[in-house]
Amino acid sequence: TKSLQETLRDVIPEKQEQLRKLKSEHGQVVVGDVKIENIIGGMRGLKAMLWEASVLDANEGIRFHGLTIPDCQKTLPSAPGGKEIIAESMLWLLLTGKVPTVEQTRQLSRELAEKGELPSFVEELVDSLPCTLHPMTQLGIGVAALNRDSSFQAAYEKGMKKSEYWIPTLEDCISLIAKLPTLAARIYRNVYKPGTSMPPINKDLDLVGNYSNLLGYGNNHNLTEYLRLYIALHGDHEGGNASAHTAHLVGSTLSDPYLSYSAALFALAGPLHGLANQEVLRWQLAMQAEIGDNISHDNIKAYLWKTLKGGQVVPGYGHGVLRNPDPRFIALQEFCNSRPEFQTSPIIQLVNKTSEVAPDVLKEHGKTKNPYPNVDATSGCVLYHYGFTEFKYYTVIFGVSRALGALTQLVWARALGLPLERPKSYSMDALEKLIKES
Ligand code: NMX
Ligand code: MLT
Repeated sequence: TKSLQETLRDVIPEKQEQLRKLKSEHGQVVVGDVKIENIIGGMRGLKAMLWEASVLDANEGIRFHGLTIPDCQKTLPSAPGGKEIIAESMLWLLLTGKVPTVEQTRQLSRELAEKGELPSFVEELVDSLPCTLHPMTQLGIGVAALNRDSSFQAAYEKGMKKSEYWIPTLEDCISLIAKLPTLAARIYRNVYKPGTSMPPINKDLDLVGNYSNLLGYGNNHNLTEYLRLYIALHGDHEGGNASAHTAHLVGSTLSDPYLSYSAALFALAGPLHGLANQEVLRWQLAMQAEIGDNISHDNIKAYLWKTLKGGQVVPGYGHGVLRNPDPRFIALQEFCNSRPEFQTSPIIQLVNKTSEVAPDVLKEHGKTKNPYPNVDATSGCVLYHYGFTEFKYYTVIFGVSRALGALTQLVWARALGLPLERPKSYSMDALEKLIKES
């Protein structure tokens, strides 16, 4: 059985050759135009990044190395006694482009469990943070501090060759993915369950099984399975989303993976991106408080209009690229639909009813290019149903997950020798000059 590292070593030469050909034989092929609207419109639609792990189709949604979410659910190994995709299988797929065997995922689970402990200075640092500091800020601080032990940074200082950059990058990425649940769970306990102690990492358990245990939810099998699915599905969403793109940009300066991912977490912490899952719950609860038990379409519609007329966005709806309901939202909804307990869950029933009404209201409102639910429309609400109610923590779980995509692609950026990212910017005067000259 080949390890993750050996499997990757096998695929790197093919990809390097593919890139060499693209560069030398097709470097001048035009794949799109740059319009003024792209420059002033958040670069939406610009084809401007290389990202191997996944490609997003506006209508179909995400594919991970060509596999749709249902394909992944069919083929990627789950945990013993579980059915959902586990982080290790997704990590393997995103990094190597191959579907791992059960044995390979178990081997990777063990490696991650063995590397999960935090250095004591990071524990002390995180324990010293005030519990009033947002958990995402705490996560970013903890991840940045882990860079003290960066293999990449140490090897760079010693003068490593460029062709070897990917090796210590991979070491750092695996080490960080292994430590994220421990760090994230420590933050959870410090903020919400002070004085309780975490169990030791179980070397026979998968990454998310351990995360659930460390959080204190390990005996809730359904919640643990939900966390597995959640973390696998949020792992990657092609390269242009704000968190992955941030990791890519910072990594392109040869900042180590800890610093690069810490930066990514602060992009994820914005309400238009990962923070939306906490905002959705806050908003759905406010709706519930206002309309009470009568969750009729009309009442929900009225609340949607009130939100929009108040100049706010409807959280969990719309997307920078997608133009249909997010297949991740659908997968999470199916998770709920397949379990009778959700049929009587007030919050999930409200989420479902809202998703029946909101698209038409948003169409009538006429601004958003995508009136359909994104993954955040339900992700946090399912946690709430399970009694995991500390909604300011929800984006931290997204942060544990997004490492799978952002970090595996840092390995590829170094293996392919991708350069410093440095796009050209223009002032409005300079743009007007370009327009006159065109
Ligand atoms: N509710 C109300 N208005 C919206 C919404 C929404 N859900 N989505 C977009 N719009 C508005 C948007 O604010 C913009 O208005 P203006 O011209 O006044 O600036 C207009 O519609 C056009 O925006 P789009 O081009 O459709 O969307 P854009 O690509 O700029 O933004 C989001 C994408 C995701 C930031 C936007 O849809 C949004 O704010 N959604 C709510 C927050 C959310 O759910 N974010 C989570 C995204 C997923 N994630 O996990 O990161
Ligand atoms: C994500 O998962 O990153 C979000 O859906 C946002 C995006 O893709 O831009």
